[in-house]
Amino acid sequence: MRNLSFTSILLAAGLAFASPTVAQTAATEPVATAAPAPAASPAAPAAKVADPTVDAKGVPLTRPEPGVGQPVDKAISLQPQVTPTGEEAHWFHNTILLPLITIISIFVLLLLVWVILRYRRAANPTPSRTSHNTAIEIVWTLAPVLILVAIAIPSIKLLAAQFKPAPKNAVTLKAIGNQWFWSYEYPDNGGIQLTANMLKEGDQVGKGQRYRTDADGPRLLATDQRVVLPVGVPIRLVTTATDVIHSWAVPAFWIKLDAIPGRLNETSFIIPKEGVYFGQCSELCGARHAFMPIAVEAVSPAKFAQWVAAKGGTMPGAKAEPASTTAIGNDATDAATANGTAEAAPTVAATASPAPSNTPATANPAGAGNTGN
Ligand SMILES: [Cu+2]
Repeated sequence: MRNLSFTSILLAAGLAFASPTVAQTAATEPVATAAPAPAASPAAPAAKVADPTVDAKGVPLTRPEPGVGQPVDKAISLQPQVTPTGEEAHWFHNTILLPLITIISIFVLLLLVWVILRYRRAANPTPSRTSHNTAIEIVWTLAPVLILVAIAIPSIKLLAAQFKPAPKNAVTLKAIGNQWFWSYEYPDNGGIQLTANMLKEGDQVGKGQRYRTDADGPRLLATDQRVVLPVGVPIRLVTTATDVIHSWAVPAFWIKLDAIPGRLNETSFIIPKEGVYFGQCSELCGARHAFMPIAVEAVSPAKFAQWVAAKGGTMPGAKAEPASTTAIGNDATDAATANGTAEAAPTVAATASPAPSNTPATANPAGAGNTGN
């Protein structure tokens, strides 16, 4: 945050020489750039591509599907899984673990009941003096060992799948936990940055401010900005945090990855189906821990490319545009966010820099680390 404001002061100072009117806007809107943009850039801003995921008012065009990627009222068990790893885990849980736990629990319970009734003092006045039985000792040692080995095989396979490194062509999403909102970077896509705040309910906002509707998603889960990701393409998720430990978790993806200050955690996944998927911070991180939701919109790769262009980013391999002017704003939607304070301000300010910038928006010393570039 301190870095951000320092950069914006620098930027504002630079711009003040070039054009006083521009500097005024820049000073009021915090701008997160890797380096101060050239103040006197003569290039005209590129024609703005429309964001394909929202309408002109910033309301999402794709509505969440009930029961998909979100909890169902009064339901128990896991959410329907979307990713291949999630499906494997779901199968492992429902087909192996749950039946096994049930059988063992019932078996032990029946044994206990039998011992209590059959060998109570009234029914069995002179107890047996047997202290060893080799056959039964072998059975009660070997049987659990065999059960554990049988569980270990699919379990280790699943563990390996969860931490399989992403392939080279993966799209990198960097999720940064903040007290109490998530911010995101797309280091492979020209360093797009966005901030996602929880949307408040209609009766909690002032007049004219944006509030949650069903198009956004369920209460406490909808965010003002969705994380947009392509379907069918491996996603490399990298997490870190600016203040305390958070955890980026989307149940339908079978993803829960701690976001730790000064560290980068990494995992990968593939979303096969378009849709909107919700999650929450899953590490107790402070007073508003429950109010930093995650909303992911999975779109076709073509739509993703259009979204990237709309955010001022670039696709890897595509020819980068010449550095245009300063920041591309985040539409009018930012003001009406849940945090509502200046703290929530590091909004999208993707400078159309030619090289993918991987500079973290955090003060994280390890931030420039292994994001696969
Ligand atoms: Cu958190």
